[in-house]
Amino acid sequence: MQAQPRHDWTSEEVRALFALPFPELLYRAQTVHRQHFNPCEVQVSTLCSIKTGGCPEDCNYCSQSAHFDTPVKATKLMAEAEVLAAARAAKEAGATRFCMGAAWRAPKDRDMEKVTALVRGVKALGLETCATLGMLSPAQAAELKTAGLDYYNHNIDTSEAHYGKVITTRSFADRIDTLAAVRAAGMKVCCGGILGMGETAEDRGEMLRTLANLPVHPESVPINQLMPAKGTPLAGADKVEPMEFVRTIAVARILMPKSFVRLSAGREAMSDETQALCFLAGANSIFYGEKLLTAGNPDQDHDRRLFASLGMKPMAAAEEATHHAA
Ligand code: SAM
Ligand code: DTB
Ligand code: SF4
Repeated sequence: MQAQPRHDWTSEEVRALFALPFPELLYRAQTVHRQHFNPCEVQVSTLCSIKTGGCPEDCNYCSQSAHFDTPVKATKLMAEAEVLAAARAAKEAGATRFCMGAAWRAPKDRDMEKVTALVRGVKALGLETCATLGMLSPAQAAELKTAGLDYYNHNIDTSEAHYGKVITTRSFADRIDTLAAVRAAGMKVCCGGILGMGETAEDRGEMLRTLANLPVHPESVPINQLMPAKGTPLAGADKVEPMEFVRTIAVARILMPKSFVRLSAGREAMSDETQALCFLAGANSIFYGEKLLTAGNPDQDHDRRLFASLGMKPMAAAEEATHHAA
């Protein structure tokens, strides 16, 4: 019988999944994965930082926050021609989705005009469009949808209990409000979090439970491993145990069977073997290209070799479009 998406997971159930012996957990995750996806295919997105640094928020993990002394220099919004050239290159390299990130608390009205033009331009190249611009009002979400934005990325980052220890300039509830505005506007949701910010195993479970108990599961669930950024309060945070990372991917897969689970930031610091375990645990999406927003990512040759060694391949846009979260 197919695992149907549920939205009523309890803390006990999630805890019990994390406590399963590794072979049992992976078997269950793989079983669910195969009911909904071809386990040999991985969705591929490419990131572009259209406005870097100088951000007024104080996210303790982020190299782009103006609160911390980091090597990242603040830039203006990129010119349209430059963004479109990056999008073309991403498409040629095999990406199906282009994700534009801006270091804003929220877009201002004058930003909206420029960003909607970028969305139209990227969409016209035949790519799926995604943006991550901070908080949105319902009207801004509707404007982006009208411009052709397919996905909006807005992460809850961690559990509600741990959130205040990582960010003080906005609340967990603010994040949930923006997610609701994105949904109401009819866009797809990309929402996940970061492991390695001093959270407990319980916090990881609760973060996933919040995502899985949203009225509709996020279509895309990025699980990032903290990339320690020089000058930020979390620069020296303890590393995540690789098996704990893999377990978190597996639990995400089981809780949100029809969603794309993205093995997101932090792959550069992972062995190929850990990445392979993540794919076996149900991860089926990655960021492709040697730069994320400000930090590094494996280069395309490395990823091509990794895929070839595993007999896996990038998912075609047409195939991707047949999947729907619930
Ligand atoms: N400013 C917007 C916002 O925060 O919503 C969008 C850009 S922000 C950089 C997007 C996401 O990247 C964050 O929510 C966080 O989950 C992730 N991220 C940022 N810095 C990271 C780091 N050093 N390691 C891992 N993930 C990170
Ligand atoms: C997400 O969950 N991870 C991406 C994307 N959404 C926007 C960003 C990762 C950022 C990694 C650190 C950096 O490049 O500065
Ligand atoms: Fe700003 Fe986003 Fe970085 Fe937070 S994560 S400081 S909101 S760019």
